[in-house]
Amino acid sequence: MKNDLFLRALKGEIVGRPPVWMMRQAGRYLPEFIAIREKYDFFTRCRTPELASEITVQPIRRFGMDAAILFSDILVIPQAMNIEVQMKPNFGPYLPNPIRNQKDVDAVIVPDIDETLGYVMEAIKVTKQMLNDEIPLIGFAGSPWTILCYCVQGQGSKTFDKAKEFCFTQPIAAHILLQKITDTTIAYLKEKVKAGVDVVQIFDSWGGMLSPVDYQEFSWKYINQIIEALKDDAPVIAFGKGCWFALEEMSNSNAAALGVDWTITPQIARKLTGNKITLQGNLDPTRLLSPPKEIKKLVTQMITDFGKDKYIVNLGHGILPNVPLDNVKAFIDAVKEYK
Ligand code: 1CP
Repeated sequence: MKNDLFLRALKGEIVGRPPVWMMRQAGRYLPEFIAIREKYDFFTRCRTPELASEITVQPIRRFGMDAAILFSDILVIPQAMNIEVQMKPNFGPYLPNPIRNQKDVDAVIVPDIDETLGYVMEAIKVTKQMLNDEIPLIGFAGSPWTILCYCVQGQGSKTFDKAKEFCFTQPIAAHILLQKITDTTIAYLKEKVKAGVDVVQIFDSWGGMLSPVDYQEFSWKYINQIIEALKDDAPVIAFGKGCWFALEEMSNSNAAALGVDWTITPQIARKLTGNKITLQGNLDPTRLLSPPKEIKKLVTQMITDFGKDKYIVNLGHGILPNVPLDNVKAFIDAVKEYK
């Protein structure tokens, strides 16, 4: 690997500067992505290796991040499990037949990965060729809890109340579903590593919707199963939005790194994790709307606060679609200029 900063930071090695990438960097705010979006619907973009790989490398060409993340979506997993998922423009995910009882859970399958998600593996192979060993490629999956949120709620939500109600009133069915998602995700991520991804990240975007006790039961238990199953295949990054309350326990797992959002200071995140694990984050994505000069100051301070080692510069959640390109450039350049 010509630029192995990201892999070295995941191992906790001493580096000249920390590596940088941005969650959801492939898509949304890039004019060259919007041009592709106008021609092809969402799942066509995911299922066509030439499109998925092109979208993956677009931000790298423009800004030179230290890692690429494969263009895809966390919801290809429920789709492969026999649950219909639509992506509605200007609305987001829509699942017309949400899961609401044991009978629905029984109809969910643990699929053959090659048969249902072989197109992802093809996209990985094409992308690896395009990247030409310049930088590592990240593969990802949603956490079982975050996937359950969509499967039961049927769409995005501010509260995911139906998903939580399902867990709290039908816990046996909920755990059977969570285990099916976990088994599928483990097989999927193992195939992705075989196809060529260098690192995997688990997005627990809605973990912070749960209380600390419920988080253990419905989310962390399953994420940890995935970490244990994957740890010898590739480094695993666990990102839990709003999950600062679980950081101490997460730091005792075999994850290579933990992603943190912007509601925690670098100092407290380091304290909770005993300075023993690589951390990734955590600029407020909305801060990329600040003037470029201000962004550079914030990034420099963030690196100083986390420390340059055992650290991966990132946002605290995905980049917003309305961020100006110059501001993204300021974010990346500030890291590269760090002394
Ligand atoms: O047509 C479109 O382009 C729709 C927008 C879009 C895009 C660009 C969606 C729909 N998904 C994606 C790609 C995507 N999704 C990536 C690819 C790499 C990248 O963009 O860098 C990744 C990593 C995801 C992951 C994802 N999808 C998450 C986890 C990360 C996060 O942001 O929390 C979640 C929760 C989703 C669900 C999803 N897919 C799409 C939307 C609009 C949403 C969120 C809906 C909601 O708020 O509930």
